[in-house]
Amino acid sequence: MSTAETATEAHLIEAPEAIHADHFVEVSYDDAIPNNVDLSSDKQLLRALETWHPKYLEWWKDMGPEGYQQSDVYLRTAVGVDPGGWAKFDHVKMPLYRWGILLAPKVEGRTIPFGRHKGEPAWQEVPGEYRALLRRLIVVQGDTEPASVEQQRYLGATAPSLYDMRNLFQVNVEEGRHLWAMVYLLVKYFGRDGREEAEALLRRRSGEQDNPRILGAFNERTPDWLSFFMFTFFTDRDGKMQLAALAESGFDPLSRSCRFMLTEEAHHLFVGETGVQRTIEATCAAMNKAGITDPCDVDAIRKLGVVDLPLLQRKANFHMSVTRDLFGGEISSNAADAFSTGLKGRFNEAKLTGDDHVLTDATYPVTRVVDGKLVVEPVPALRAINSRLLDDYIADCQGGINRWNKVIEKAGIGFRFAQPHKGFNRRIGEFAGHRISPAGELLTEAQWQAKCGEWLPNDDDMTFINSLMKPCHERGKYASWIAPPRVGINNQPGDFEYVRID
Ligand code: BYC
Ligand code: FE
Ligand code: FE
Repeated sequence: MSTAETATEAHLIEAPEAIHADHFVEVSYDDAIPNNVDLSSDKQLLRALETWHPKYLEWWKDMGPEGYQQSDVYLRTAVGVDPGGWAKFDHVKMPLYRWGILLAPKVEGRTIPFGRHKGEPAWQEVPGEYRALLRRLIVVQGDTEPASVEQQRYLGATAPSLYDMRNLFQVNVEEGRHLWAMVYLLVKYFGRDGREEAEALLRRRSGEQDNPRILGAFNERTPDWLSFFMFTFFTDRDGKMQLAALAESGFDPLSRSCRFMLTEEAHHLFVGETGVQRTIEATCAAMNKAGITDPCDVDAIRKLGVVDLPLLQRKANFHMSVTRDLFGGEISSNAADAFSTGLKGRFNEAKLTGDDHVLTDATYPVTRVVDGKLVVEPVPALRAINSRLLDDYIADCQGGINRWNKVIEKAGIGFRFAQPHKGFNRRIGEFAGHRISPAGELLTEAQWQAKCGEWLPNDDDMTFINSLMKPCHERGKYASWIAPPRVGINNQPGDFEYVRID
């Protein structure tokens, strides 16, 4: 990866500290399935994956990006899992992308960092008594990956530039690889039911009534590029948090898979953060040029072919609230089990100081609705694991939001993005069934209905966004509503042909 891209991504995600390879692990590209797990020596596993591979390609053909399958796309491919040189860039046709199985290097002597088995050697095989719970976690993680590809499949046609189109396809092929990462674990460690789950991962479909993806947000639509950028900023960040929690797992193969996936996740977050930021830049520049100072002068702003900031806030509100639901109930016995058994830790578990990592007597403050009021109550920490991860997630979102606000401030415009209250527009957990405003007031249904069009994207917003979604597929050109990036991918010049469309 170029230093420029590394530098821009570096502030977006702290390199997961576990990627300190003490030795360089070459990825074998001689095999049909690139890998650094010595696949060729495990004939049974190889056969199982070779059976799954054509079905995966079928799925990619049916549900992957619509069109552009024969176009050469400037993609990066992992060639090693060490921090220095793991990526190479080349023009490739997407169906020929080398999806592979890449694990972060094994840490010798690693022990289980939390839960009732804390301090015992990390498991190299599935702990029998926790098999079902572990499989469920891997299946849920795996299910989100192809779901996101399905959600984004029509976006190529309206890409605001070749640069953005390339980023979309890069994210898509990497989410495909994340599916491979989970399928490897299922097929290698879970025998026949693992193979069945691996097939089911290719059969569920985002948004399909009879056979939907498992988690709510992955059945929503990603109908336009603003949704895509918000999704990669907010929802891929759930990916970062969940992968980080699974990277702490006592089941070492899961930990190593997730540690490598996190390095790819950094690019997804980069695409989201800079996508929204460039949208804001275009808006501010157009407002200043036209002498518009009021960010709520929506009609005048929209006439300039840019997105008004209040609309971006509503879009963000939507994506934040559905993504917060992905953390599950704030109070959860499933999460308590996953933690006590040593299968899924907290964010940065091994680095946390201040408690015993077993948490039998600890409590954690959780916001709840009690007798028509929002109150903060201490809850046994084990049952509040999801709540804590959600709080860490909300804190993690704030960094990017602050950087967006800096852009607006620099442009001298009086508007700032804010995160709505945790309970706003929630369907899962403590706030489900309640109506809560972004400011955190409990509302009646009538009050909510009167106001929700100011807080979530309304029909006018969607019609306007749609009117902007015109393709801009000329080299070096960008749609009116988005500014060009500061640096090209892998330092390529401004007019680089990221996607060769015939
Ligand atoms: N929608 O005890 P509860 C990513 C279910 S994103 C529908 O409250 P638990 C990516 C739950 O399954 C990261 N159902 O919560 C991003 C359970 O059902 P069962 C994905 C939901 O179990 C962008 C019941 O409600 N990875 O990688 O602790 C692009 C009670 O659940 C929802 C993971 O999530 C929902 N929102 O928490 C590409 C990590 N929430 O079992 C990729 C693995 C809950 O009773 N998953 N339910 O039938 C987990 O750790 C947990 O399953 C969850 C749920 C945190 C998701
Ligand atoms: Fe992913
Ligand atoms: Fe991702």
